[in-house]
Amino acid sequence: MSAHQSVLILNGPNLNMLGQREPSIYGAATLADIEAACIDKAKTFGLTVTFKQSNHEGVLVDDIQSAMGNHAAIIINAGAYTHTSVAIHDALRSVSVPVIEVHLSNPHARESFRHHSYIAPVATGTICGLGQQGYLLALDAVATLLNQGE
Ligand code: CA2
Repeated sequence: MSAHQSVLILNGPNLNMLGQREPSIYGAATLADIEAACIDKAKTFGLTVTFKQSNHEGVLVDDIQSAMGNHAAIIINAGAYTHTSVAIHDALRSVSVPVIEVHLSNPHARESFRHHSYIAPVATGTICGLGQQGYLLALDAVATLLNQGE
């Protein structure tokens, strides 16, 4: 599968715990459920998905750097690093592919420390508050953006 058909979906810290705790905030779906739904949705656009999760900031930076030449777009839920990571901000601003920021919850309706995102200024767009559907809407956006670029 060539780079122009491949989407990298990155998930940050604690998202491996989805479905096990806090379903009232993050929903009942596990990360594996979301991955399966993303793979199915991507297929309808002729896209493939590489779906990853890490609890480590540097691993996420490495993954973003590795997107260059290997992926046509990045969808990222950086978890709590959204609100803290200049390193992820810097990595994303240096890639030349569309970046869609996703959050399961609506951080703006939560604690004030979640109101600022280091990802938003370097993202093409942000989707939040819609649970796992946000990932699927992000794939819709990626498909549209990639078609526009053809
Ligand atoms: O709403 C989102 O998707 C967040 O990125 C999730 C992060 C949070 O720090 C952001 O403010 C918003 C936290 C992910 C933690 O996920 C858990 C899932 C189940 C149980 C515990 C944590």
